[in-house]
Amino acid sequence: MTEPFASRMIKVNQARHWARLMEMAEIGAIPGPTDADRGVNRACLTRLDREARRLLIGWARDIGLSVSVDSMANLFLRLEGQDTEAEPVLTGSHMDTQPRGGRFDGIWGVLAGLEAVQAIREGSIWPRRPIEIVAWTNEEGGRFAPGCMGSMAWSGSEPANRWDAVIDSDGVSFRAALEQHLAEEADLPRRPLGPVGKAKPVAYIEAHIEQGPILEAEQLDIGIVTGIQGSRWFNVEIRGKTDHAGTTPLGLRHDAVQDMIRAINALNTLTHDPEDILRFTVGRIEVLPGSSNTVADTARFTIDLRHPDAAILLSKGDAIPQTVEAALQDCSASVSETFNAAPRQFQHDVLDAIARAAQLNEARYRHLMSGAFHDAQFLASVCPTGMIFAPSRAGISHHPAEYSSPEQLARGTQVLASTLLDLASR
Ligand code: HGY
Ligand code: MN
Ligand code: MN
Ligand code: MN
Repeated sequence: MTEPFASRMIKVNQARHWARLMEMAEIGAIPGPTDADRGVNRACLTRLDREARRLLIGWARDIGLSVSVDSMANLFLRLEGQDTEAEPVLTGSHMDTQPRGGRFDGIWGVLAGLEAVQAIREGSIWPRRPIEIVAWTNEEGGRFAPGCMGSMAWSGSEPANRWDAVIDSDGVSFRAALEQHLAEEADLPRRPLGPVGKAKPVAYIEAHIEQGPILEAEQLDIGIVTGIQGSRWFNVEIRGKTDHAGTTPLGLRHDAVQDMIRAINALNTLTHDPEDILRFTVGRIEVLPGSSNTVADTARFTIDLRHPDAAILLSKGDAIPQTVEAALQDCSASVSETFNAAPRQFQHDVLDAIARAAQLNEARYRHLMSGAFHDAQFLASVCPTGMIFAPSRAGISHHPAEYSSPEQLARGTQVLASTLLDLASR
């Protein structure tokens, strides 16, 4: 384990770190009424995504990191270790955002890794193990559902071609977007997909904003994440019959919208939880043909279901298809599951390393569960995994008003740097 002395020599550069975050936030910026609510729209595998990655690659190469990309476009930045054959410590997160996302969700974890590695090198410390920073492809699932495609394929949770036929709102398939993206990044060295050979990490640490109100409410600096609740996503399509809105009597209609309302009401009943732990969200609705004077023949909606207990998530999720079916009056429906991330508990030795780093840096911390899913959920099946949370103002995220202060993010990066050095010195 690193001498605490070595860790004391690390000092992240708050101004540099904040300047990089703000420069990155310009790529896909959504202008806000005030600076406090400037959002970002930077979907995966787009020109904006590639522009952001080029900016990151430039910063990484300037500090001597090597760059590589795998067949899922996961991007890796590597600080070589004294022992080049040693298994690396892996850190990182994602660079893609929600369509009206914030400036810190995901990208902070990637830039915190970069700043942590730079601070370690500026402390004239050369860790025994290599440290790698990764930007996972499509964590948000906004353009192509589901999320976490890059980390699921890399960890072997799903086959890499599982989502080839998934299309975005313009009808572009994931596979086509990925191939175009890889062609535009053909100059980058390619690496195998997955934890193979020397690439198998000894640990993965993801720094991420909390996206919830706890740390701010308790005036804490750091959250040590003990685990992540489970998530299941479904697509529901209800099929009826198009009719004229003025001439068709109600009794003869097969109105997909009316049956969608019946289905969602029935699902609200199924998922009602007096303890308010089960999370049921319909986030996207699409109605076709989408004309005000035509009865809809198609209604599609998404379901995002979450719970920390695997058995409850299983039973409630498995009941969704028959609940939809039973609610229909005049239409037919299909229900397909697109995402299933089991609840995860992280291992204590990694949690202890983060706690030691927090103490070393005099950061006030607590342990807590994550309500949001993260790529760490899938890394946990490959190696000891942990997450470090920084506070979110009013718990706001997936919104332009998402905010953490330069001091909060620098402190989170400082704790990440000490944790990485501890793990890379063993
Ligand atoms: O949806 C989530 O939990 C993550 O923020 N993408
Ligand atoms: Mn995120
Ligand atoms: Mn997110
Ligand atoms: Mn995440």
